[in-house]
Amino acid sequence: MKALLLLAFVSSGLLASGCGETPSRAKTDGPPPDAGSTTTGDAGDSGTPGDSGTPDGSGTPDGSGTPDDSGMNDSGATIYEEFNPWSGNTSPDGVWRIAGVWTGTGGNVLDPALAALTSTYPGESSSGFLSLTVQANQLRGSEIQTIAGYGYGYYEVRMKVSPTAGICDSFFWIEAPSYGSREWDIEFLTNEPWISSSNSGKVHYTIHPSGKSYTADLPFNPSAGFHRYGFLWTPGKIEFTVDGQPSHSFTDAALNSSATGFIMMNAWTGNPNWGGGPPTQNATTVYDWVKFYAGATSIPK
Ligand SMILES: [Ca+2]
Repeated sequence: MKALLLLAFVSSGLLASGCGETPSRAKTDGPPPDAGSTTTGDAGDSGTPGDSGTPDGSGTPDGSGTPDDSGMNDSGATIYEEFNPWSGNTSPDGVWRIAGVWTGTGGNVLDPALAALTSTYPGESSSGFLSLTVQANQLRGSEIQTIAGYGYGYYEVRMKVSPTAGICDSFFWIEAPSYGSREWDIEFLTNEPWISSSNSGKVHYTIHPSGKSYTADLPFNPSAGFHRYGFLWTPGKIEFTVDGQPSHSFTDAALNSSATGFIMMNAWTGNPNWGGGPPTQNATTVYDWVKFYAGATSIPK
């Protein structure tokens, strides 16, 4: 009996520790040292280029940098980033910045050389893809973020998780301008058993600072193809979605806020309780697009 109790205790302790790694990851995401050139400290609210049309969609900054989206129905999205290739680390419309080189999560060096923009992706008919890679056998990953912060509304990404074991890859929101304390996370841990499954997977949702978390089962392997993941943030509530359908919701006092936050994506490695690794070969996560609908109160169709 004692042994059983001890096991139960250890087991729950491990779980708590695993979930507990999430906050430290993003909190250590802190202001990149490369901020000198782009003034990260005030990126959220100081009139950086991306700020201009974002709150109400009037300037729809997505339009300018995405030549191919004119023919698409973006349903009035405030941001619609297709990831058609640009040169340099900052997107031409001033909305996005590929981060680094800087040392972030768990001592990972986040290196723009490991972020790549391509026009096409095998088997996909849409255009523009962002690949974030974790380098084999190293604590070396990649990251992108918006330069401005955004508030209530619907956030969604279309992405294909890395099929290589040993990384954490993500789509998340973190409070501007100081990278916390509020944070809403969608994360995939490729050291989990589903990585070798043909038809199942898991996605982790976490909100901070409360640390509330939930792991949702997926009826597909998220590394086998592109799917949409999102969250609808309204006052006091957040509803996470998979392929446009409600997946899990949280209510929390921290969700009732006028805070704005950066939209971020990264791929990193080396935490045994949160993704494992480093991977034994390069691990790449691919993002097709990101959309944000400012002030949305329902999941856009
Ligand atoms: Ca695209």
